[in-house]
Amino acid sequence: MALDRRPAPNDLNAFWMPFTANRQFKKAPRMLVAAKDMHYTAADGRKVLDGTAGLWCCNAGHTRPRITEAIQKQAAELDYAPAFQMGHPKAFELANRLIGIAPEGMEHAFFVNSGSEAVDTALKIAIAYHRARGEATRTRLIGRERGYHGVGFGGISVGGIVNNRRFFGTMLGGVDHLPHTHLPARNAYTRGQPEHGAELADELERIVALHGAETIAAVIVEPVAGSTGVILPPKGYLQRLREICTKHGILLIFDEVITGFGRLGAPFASQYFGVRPDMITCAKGLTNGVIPMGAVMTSGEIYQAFMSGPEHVIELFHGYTYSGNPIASAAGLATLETYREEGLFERAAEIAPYWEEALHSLKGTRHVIDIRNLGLIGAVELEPIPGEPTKRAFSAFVAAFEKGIMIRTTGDIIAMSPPLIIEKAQIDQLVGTLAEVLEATA
Ligand code: PXG
Ligand code: PLP
Repeated sequence: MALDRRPAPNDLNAFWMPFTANRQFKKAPRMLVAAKDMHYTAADGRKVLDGTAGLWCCNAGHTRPRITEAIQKQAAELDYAPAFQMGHPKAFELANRLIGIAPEGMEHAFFVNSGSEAVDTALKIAIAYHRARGEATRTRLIGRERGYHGVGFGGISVGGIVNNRRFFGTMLGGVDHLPHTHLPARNAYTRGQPEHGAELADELERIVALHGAETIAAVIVEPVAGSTGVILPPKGYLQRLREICTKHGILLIFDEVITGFGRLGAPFASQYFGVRPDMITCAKGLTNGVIPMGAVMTSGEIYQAFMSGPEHVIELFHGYTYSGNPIASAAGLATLETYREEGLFERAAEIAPYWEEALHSLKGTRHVIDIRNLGLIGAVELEPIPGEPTKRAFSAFVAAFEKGIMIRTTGDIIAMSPPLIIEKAQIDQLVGTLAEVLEATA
């Protein structure tokens, strides 16, 4: 029997695209064929300014030579090494480098291949940690409405984006959710962190009272919620969550898949807000988005809780074929070195006030009902077309791409998160083009 039964068709049918309106895309594809620094090149040769760092991940900009070369060299030297019961030096080096920029208290890194895997790993570690300490009843996980924690069953269970959950059955049991902190009536057009809503953290006390602290393993939140349309923590909110978790022996996990690696002008949001979680999940910017990789960082106390029993026995029955993959590790090392060498986290902090000013200049533009920003994150919320939610923002996204800027939309919210190398003139271009697009959008 012939192996290739059919000639390879030059069409778009076979690839089932992720989080994409497949039929619509395949009728009018938006193809990217190259990238450099702040720009993509579209298939028709047009340069497109990257207003989103890919999907919030290319924090150092595109095709950075140090990272490209590190990957090339590593592929030629040690392509793959078994991840279980074996090691290779670069994974250890990367763990040390990562811990070196992590908030105080983070002492160990467990490598995975994505944010989704980081989240599921952290949730499993939380439950197993309590069990290892003799508190096996602590199995409940608390997430938050409108939270995004990837697409694994753990992540969608603690997540709170309705369409990511409703089609997939019952998910994990024993999960509860905090209310989200999006309060447009009180906080619209706030620059930076909103004043109102810290008291929403007290809902955790209600959840604890309902279930009993001894049943709760962990609370997981994004310090700044990204995917759901950029929802900021009200002033004092994260501190309050920390206090309540500490009081009840509940682990606090910060999902920093988006906020990690300089997005707020500090290595991690934890440092930016001055709040110390017990675990941090990260991915995306760890390798500048170039090679899939994520990590869970834990406190020394969590790691130590597992390091008992006979020394020849595996302490945590969890891991992935590609955990700490050599090429991903090399990409991670080169990425962290690029951030350090170019001072990109500091750069993000320096340019953030200009970013804020530029974004808020969109107030009064057609359809705009709210603008939010922090660090190099921005969101412009649009009034939905009555009866047709998401349509207006999606039209703006398509028009923006045609006019040479890449933005993201979720619902009727436009989200932006440019590479940390963005120049002021490029911020002007991004915001100026967006204003033109919105004025022309129905
Ligand atoms: N946690 C958070 C906080 C995230 O933002 C994940 C987990 C999952 O990571 P992976 O690597 O499994 O995708 C994410 C990912 C968007 C967008 O446009 C956001 C994400 C991914 C793709 C698009 O908002 N966040
Ligand atoms: N499915 C099968 C049949 C496997 O053998 C493995 C790993 O060996 C997996 C899934 C998990 O793959 P990964 O380790 O890449 O997550």
